[in-house]
This record gives sequence, C-alpha cells and structure tokens, in this order.
Amino acid sequence: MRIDKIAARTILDTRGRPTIETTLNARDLEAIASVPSGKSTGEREAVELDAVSAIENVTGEIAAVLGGRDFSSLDELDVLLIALDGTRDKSRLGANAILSVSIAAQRLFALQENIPLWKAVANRAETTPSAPRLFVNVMNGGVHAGFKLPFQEYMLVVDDRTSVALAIAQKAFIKLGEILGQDTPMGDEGGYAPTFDTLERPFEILAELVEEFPDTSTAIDAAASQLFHDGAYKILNKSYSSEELTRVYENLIAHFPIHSIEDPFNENARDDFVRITATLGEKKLIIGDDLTCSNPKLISDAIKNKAVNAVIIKPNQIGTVSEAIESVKIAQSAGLKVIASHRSGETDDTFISDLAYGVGAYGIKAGGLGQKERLEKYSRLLAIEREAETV
Ligand code: 2PG
Ligand code: MG
Repeated sequence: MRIDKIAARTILDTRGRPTIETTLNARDLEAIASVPSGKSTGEREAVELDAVSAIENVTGEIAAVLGGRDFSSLDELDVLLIALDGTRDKSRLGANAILSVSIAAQRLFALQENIPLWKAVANRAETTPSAPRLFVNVMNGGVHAGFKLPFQEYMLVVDDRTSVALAIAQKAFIKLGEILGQDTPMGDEGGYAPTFDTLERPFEILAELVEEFPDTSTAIDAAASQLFHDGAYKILNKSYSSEELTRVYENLIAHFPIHSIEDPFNENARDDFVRITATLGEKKLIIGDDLTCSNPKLISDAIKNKAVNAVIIKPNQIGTVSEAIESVKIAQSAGLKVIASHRSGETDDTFISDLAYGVGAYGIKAGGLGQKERLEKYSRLLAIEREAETV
C-alpha cells in the first residue's frame, strides 16, 4: 500500500481540549483517525504532545518519510514510525501524532483488503473475534468529577451479546438517573457525578441495579495513584495505609456484588498488587492500568510477578496499533483478561470497539451513556455485531 497524502488538523475532545485528527489517502481510499487524552495518566505512559506540535510532526517529518512509500504491512509502518521517533516513550514526535497515523493506516489496510476493521485486527493478532463484556461507567468520581466520590469509576458490567447488553445498560442508566435525581451533574466520562458522604453509598445503589437487571455486576476503577499523597491513601478525609485500604476492598467485596477492581493501589506499589492478587485474584479481577500502561514490557513484568490477573489496553498509552496488539497477545497468552479502554477525554474515533472485538477482549470500558463520543463506541459495537453475521 502506498500512502499518497497525509493531512492533520485540530478537533476538540469531550473536555473541549484540542486534539489531533489525521487523514491518510492511498489511491482512492481515505482513512481518518483521532486520538483521545487521559487525565489520570500513568507515569510510564508514552508521551502526548500538545495538538499543534503533534500536527506539525505528522504533516512535517512523518509525512516526509511516509509519503509515496510502499508498505506491505502495518507492522512495517509502525516499526518505521517508532524508529523515526527514536525515543523510548515517543516523546519526540508524540504518541498522539504517531498513533493517529498508525490507526488511520490500519483502517487503510482494512479498506484495501475490503474487510471490516475488527477482522483486519484479528488477522494481524491471530485472535478469535468475540463480543466484549460492556463495562459501562455509571458514576464518576476521583479526578474525573472533582473527587465528589472517592473512586474514579463505578461501572455496571453487563455480560450478554452487545445488543442485549446495551439495552440492559441503557435501562439501568435511566433508572440510576431517577434514583439520583434530575439535578445530578455528569462527570468527564459521561456517567453521573453525585456526592455521597460514605464510601458504601454508591455500592448500595449499584447493588440495587444488579438486583434489578439480569446478567450484571459491578466494577470499580479506584485509580489509586490519584488517591496517594505523602505515603497514604486519602479517601473522604481519612488516611489509609495499603493494609487498611486492602481491608476496605475486602469489606466492600464481602457486602456488594463487585466483579473487579482496577488500579487498587498506586502505580509504584507493585508488592501491594501482588498481595491483593494472591488473596482476591481467585475470584475477582485485579486489573492493571497505570501499573502496566499497555506496555509489552510492563505487562510482562506484571505477569512474572503475578501482580494482576487482567490489564487495561489503551492504544494511546503505548502509541502504535502494533504495540497495543503485542500487549494484548502477551497478556492473553499468559491467561490474563484484557479490557480495551477509552480515555477520559474522548473523540468520536471508534477504533477501540474494533480492537476489543477483533482480539476477543474480555471487556471494553467505553464510558457512560450520556456523552456522544462514548455512545459512538457502543454504536460501533452494535454495527460490528451485524457485520459479524455476514462476514
Ligand atoms: C482510566 C481512564 C479511562 P484517564 O483511568 O482508566 O477511564 O481515565 O483516561 O483519565 O486515564
Ligand atoms: Mg484506570
């Protein structure tokens, strides 16, 4: 495939912040990709540049090297992008600049082969596609909602085929709106952002939803790196050591239908991850996000240490589609569950839906049902469900 034209421009994400959208042309084919942005970012994520610099890098240096060149695979293109950047964390050209090109190129390859994007991902990854469970964000807290609730995300997990799961999630979301009341604000991820003065209250409400709606359970992203200050975790004006926080989780799990905990400890507390996975990991998912940063090396370390039994995969944490797929493969071959994920500042790009389906991910985190950019991801999953019947 020869890339004839490369263009990039600024668009605004869900927080109204500028981000990059890149368009690639190859003969009569055109593919567009845009890149989201995190707020509770891991220290070891690939580096995002401001949109203006990222666009300059795509239309300048990257276009000069890629333009008019023939590529036989996405791997070849991604390897070139990684080498061109030349840094360990993609800080020179920007992970956002590089990923926008990588995703658009993956779309071009799929168009060229005349197959759906998820199928191209599955072929590349040598995976069996299947519908992911929906991890639907229903309540926002932490840095995504001014810490009105201590944990960053409270999710309803729905385990059914997408169209059925989405209908259940939608009813539950409306029901939750009625419970919380009309004036409840929304958080960054398109879920409700209520204020409660006890740690348990959101879990009591979620338990009511689980009771009422079939095939559901609950999940949290504690995003504990954001709670960790001066050697302790600060939750609702109280301070917890990692042992005390472990008791908190054990207590919540004993009383409420909690299916998984993402980032239960701060990103440098590997030993605490190892301990909680040893004690709770038989029955619950302990998910790494800031700890593993979608990075093949960090995921391999976490596997070696038995620090988690599941990982979040966010393509912009690592910066190319090929590396994101490599991370998925490493995790899946060690028996870890993979959950593909959006970012808190999103665009209407739906690549993560195709990624989740294509690699047969265990789940997808795509946000609440109250924001267009999140709904696009769910709508894409619905479209994939239909496409899969005909391919
Ligand atoms: C997370 C994400 C997305 P952010 O921590 O999992 O839900 O948040 O994009 O702000 O890192
Ligand atoms: Mg997270």
